[in-house]
Amino acid sequence: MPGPPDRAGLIQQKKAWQFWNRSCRPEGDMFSGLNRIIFCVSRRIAGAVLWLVLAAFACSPAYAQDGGQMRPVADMFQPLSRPAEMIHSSSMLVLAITAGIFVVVTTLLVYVVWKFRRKGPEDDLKEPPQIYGSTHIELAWTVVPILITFVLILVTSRTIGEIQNRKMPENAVQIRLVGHQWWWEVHYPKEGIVTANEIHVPLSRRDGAGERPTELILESADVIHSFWVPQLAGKTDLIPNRKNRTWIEPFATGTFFGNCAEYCGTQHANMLLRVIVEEPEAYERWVQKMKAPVPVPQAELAAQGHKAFYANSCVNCHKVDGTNARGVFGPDLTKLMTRQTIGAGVAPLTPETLHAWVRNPQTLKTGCLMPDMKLLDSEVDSITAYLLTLK
Ligand code: HEC
Ligand SMILES: [Cu+2]
Repeated sequence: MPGPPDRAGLIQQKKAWQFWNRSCRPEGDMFSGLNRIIFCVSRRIAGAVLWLVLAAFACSPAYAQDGGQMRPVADMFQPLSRPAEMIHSSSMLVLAITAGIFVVVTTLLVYVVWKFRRKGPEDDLKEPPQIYGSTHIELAWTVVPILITFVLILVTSRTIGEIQNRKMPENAVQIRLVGHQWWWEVHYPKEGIVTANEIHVPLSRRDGAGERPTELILESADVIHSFWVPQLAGKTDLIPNRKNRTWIEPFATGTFFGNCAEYCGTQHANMLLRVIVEEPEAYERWVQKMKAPVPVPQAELAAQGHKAFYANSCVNCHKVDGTNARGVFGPDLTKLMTRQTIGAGVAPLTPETLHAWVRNPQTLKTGCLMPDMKLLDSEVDSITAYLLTLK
């Protein structure tokens, strides 16, 4: 068992983790105002240079334990899923049209400012020619923008329609995702799997028999949340008393980072989501692992923890399949140890962070809806040992 958690060490670890998770968010009052901006910009530049160097030397990218390649950079120019590609191609067209407008307007503006500038004191006594009601000019600047807007509307609504009306094939994976303050409940209704904060989906092929999209039914248990994994699909809200629908169809394996994109309370920023895309065989292995029953622990400490878990009120909020723990207020713990993170991405899931969480979740995720259970040291050790067997 890990020793008593060192609070400073944990916070250090958490900071490093957040640094890696989010692109640019210096902690607290370490930086402010201009310094912060300079810090962010220089970090971005350093990041870009580093990226180029790494790309040049074809270094192998970061790999998670079993989640494949980590894809923490939400690069909007690199969509890796069918709906994201559709959005990308229509936004490139929109970008081209608006860039054209930008160039025309800016050129005219610079030209006019330059051409009609004050050239000397004699200009103060003259007035430029006054033109009233030129039908040609009025028509040009009314009709042309209307036509451009019309094209933009058509392009956008066509893409929205194509994405919303996609009929899911028979073999599509189905996931029900329920937003909670501040974590994601994940159900696979066909397979009978329940988990949290991390969803596994199979890799799809662009065409033919390998095509296998994943349909997501989005619901909320409390307030409005929003599903957003930038490289896989556009944002879709999770609204109480309503079922929204979206889908993803990834063409690359790896761990994709997403988050809640609608402010939903104190720990909104720590309501992170991961989508782990695997080769079809690896995905099937994951499904089988998730369906396999969890044996009752035999080792002494874990067995004690098993008892302590049921003696404390953990069971009112958490579910462990095949036991009396049937709570649904908190995440399902049946296969806890198959996850990469704890507390919706607030920290990596390790024996140390789990121990710290059981001791007092408020240290890692202040304000989260699991209270400090004020357990005895011996209970913290044994319950952690028990939780470590849930895989
Ligand atoms: C009042 C309800 C409640 C009680 C009682 C409770 N929990 Fe929790 N628990 C939660 C909630 C809510 C979360 C999710 C917190 C978050 O991520 O914001 C959670 C998260 C967790 C997690 C992390 C799960 C994950 O995948 O991130 C663990 C482990 C856990 N609880 C263990 C326990 C143990 C052990 C006990 C008993 C000592 C306990 N809980 C008692 C509500 C509760
Ligand atoms: Cu949220």
